[in-house]
Amino acid sequence: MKKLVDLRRDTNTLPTEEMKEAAFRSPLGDAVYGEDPRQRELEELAAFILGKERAIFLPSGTMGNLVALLTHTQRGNEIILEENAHIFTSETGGLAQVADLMVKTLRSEDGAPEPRDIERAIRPENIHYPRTALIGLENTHYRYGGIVVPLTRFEKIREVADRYNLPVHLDGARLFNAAIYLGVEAKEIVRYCDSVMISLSKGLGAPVGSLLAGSCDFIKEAERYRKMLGGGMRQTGWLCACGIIALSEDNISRLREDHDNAQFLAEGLQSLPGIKIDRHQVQTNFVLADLSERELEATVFLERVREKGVLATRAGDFAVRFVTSREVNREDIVFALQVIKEVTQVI
Ligand code: TLP
Repeated sequence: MKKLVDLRRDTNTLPTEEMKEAAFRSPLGDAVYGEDPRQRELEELAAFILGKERAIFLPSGTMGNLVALLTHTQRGNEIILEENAHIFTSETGGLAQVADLMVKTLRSEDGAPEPRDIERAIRPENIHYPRTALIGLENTHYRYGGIVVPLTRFEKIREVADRYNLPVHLDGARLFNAAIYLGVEAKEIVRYCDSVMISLSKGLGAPVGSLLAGSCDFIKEAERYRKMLGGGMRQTGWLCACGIIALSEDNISRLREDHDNAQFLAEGLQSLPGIKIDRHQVQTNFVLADLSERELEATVFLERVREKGVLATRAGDFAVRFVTSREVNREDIVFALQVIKEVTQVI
């Protein structure tokens, strides 16, 4: 069979043999009634790791974020988000369609707005204005190439939030990638936020699932919205058994390999003519390649490398995104670099 190296995303990761074994042997119960032992165990483990009072398991990150928005806000409120936040760009407008929210988007260099811009965006109490009800953050930031928002920014944003008595929600779909890059425990990032959503199904390799964590009161309400949106599942033990392994220390620290592979890929790519890599942006498991120097169109480039067995995604007219994960090893990256070299030589 022809070799295929898939660098499109980290959501295509498959469960490990250990996960499959654990899923197969998992005790099961009706999770809507709190009777699935593995779901309870996973939720407790996640709350502990994230340093929050409680956590709940949900089928997807999109639902986790939406439940958080519904729980933190009232109909017609405004949420402050960075303009490329996944919640704003890639969650089907659920914030408007389902949560009835207005959005104030802010520009940034690196995925998190400056605290002073957030402060300026907070609405004063005035009969003409919607009420600002929530600040949303994302770490690592998807659209900026898996870049990590520094803790100092989180700290300052928290100060602003406290001054205006506003909650902060963190889209932490790739929180552990950020924690590894920063060399801190995940809870050190989360402590600046009232709620956090983490994904099990990306670099951590579980087949399905996310968790939303926060205070007991917050989660009590969030549970109702999860049910309302259809996220109350029954015998979830199969999925949660995988999730427990996904959150094991060894599995979390394995993400380092993805980061190392991304560095290796970035180094190889930047040595090729016509490809520019901003090495500062390569912090976790994403590599953004700029092909504009030779006006190499992303779609053409992607088609050519695909023919030779390498998959990546378009990140702009002349920009391509590569994502490393447990599905690709060093040998695969070497192969991908060879293919890209051949392709850029003939285009
Ligand atoms: N992102 C997907 C696509 O939707 C782009 C991907 O391929 O990585 N927050 C962030 C930062 C995400 O990247 C994603 C998924 C989500 C939330 C939503 O998670 P899911 O896919 O579980 O709903």
